[in-house]
Amino acid sequence: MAAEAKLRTCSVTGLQVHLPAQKLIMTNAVTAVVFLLIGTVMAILIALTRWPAVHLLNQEFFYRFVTAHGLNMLIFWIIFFEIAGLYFGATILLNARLAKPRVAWACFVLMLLGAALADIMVFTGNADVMFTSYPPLQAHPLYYLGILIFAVGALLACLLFFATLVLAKQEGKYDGALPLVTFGLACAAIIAVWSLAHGALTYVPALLWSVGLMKNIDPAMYRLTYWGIGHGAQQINLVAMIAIWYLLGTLTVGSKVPSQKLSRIAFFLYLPFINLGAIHHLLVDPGLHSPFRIFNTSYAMYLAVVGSMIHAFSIPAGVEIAQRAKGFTTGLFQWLRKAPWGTPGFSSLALSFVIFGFIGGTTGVIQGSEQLNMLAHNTLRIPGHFHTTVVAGTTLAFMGIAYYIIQLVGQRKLIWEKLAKFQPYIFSIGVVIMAVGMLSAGSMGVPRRHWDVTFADANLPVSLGERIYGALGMVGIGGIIAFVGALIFILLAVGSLLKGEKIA
Ligand SMILES: [Cu+2]
Repeated sequence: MAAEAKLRTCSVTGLQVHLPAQKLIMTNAVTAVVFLLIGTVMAILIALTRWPAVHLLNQEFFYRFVTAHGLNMLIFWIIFFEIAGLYFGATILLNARLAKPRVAWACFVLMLLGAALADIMVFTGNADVMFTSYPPLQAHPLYYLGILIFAVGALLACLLFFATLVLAKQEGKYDGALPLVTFGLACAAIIAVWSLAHGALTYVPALLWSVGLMKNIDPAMYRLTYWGIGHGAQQINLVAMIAIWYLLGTLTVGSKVPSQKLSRIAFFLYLPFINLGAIHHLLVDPGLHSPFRIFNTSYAMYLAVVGSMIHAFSIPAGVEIAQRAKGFTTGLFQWLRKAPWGTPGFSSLALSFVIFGFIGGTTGVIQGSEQLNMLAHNTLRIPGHFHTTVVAGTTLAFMGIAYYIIQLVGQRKLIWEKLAKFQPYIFSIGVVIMAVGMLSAGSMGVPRRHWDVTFADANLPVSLGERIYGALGMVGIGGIIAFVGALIFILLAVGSLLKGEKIA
């Protein structure tokens, strides 16, 4: 059969690799890294502007680059990488082939075209609307069109992922339940479909409004549907990251999850509950009544948190069980001390897990509750929260798995292995300094997305006190360290694929 000719056997894992799938995984992952580079350059420019001692960019470029930073990091880098992850989970992990490689290429082209179009609009100054593009701020129609084209491509790719799972089932690649990692990725893909549907509800009217076919957009309605995608997209990231954590546990130490069933229930809890938390973005808006807000941001969200708490115990427990089975049984923590801290896959897992758990997740639950949201809303506390979730959490976990993808799928050895050992530490130390700076500056009242915290041209003088400068200095210095860490990763990834020794 022609399909079988397109397989190779991985010399490390013994898994069958479907060659068209391999190409698609690599193409999507490399494209993701290119967008990560764009977002990273924006990041350092923004960080150096928010550091008042440097205050690098002028107003115009600051807001333009904040828009570009959000778009390239949160959407393009992460979603291209997630699509690579979905194909990986549906083919290599199942020993299966990709259902329709041609459709996957079409998805890739759509996503790339859409992303390029949106980026061109942003960088040419036609879409200075911030990542959220709240009306009445209006961008050029091609900006909304670009995002819509990207979203259609991503949606089709998710559907192709499901089709591939069905095909694998028919071909007897798995019986009963999906392997845990693929199950987690499937949950992420379900949330993705939900989120992308909200993207259509948001950006189709915005497009019609920008070309003049719709007179007017209700900002409250826009914010409601927008956060269906804006928040939903972050929940895709969360769920995909946790699936990758389980995978990294297996790849690095041969992790044995204590109860697959419990971990599956934990993934399942995200499906009905986590998106309800999206209402936290509307807590200061008029129009929604209190019981609705409190139900969504407390009771419903806490059910998703139960899921997170189960993962929080299951993942380290899986590592501990595997390590103890290897004989690291002295005392309470020998298993942890003897973990492979020099393997970037493991350190990425551990750092991403701890930073996400102790800073990202907790600040999210705090800031997302109705009363405390009133204090944190639109201050720098919010970026302090999400840089410890999507950057130190998701991005770091993706970097960790990328080191394996380069070797297992790209069939190249890492160049600069020594540097790779340090990369996750450099990156996460930088992000933590930056995020703690943001959280403290925000607690002192520093607004988010603001060009000038001295309010130099305000009619009434405003002072947030001297202490904010220390905190904002942390944002700048942490930003530089994180920038270096991200750059090392990008150079390592691209350099290894181009110049790394080939693995037979
Ligand atoms: Cu949110």
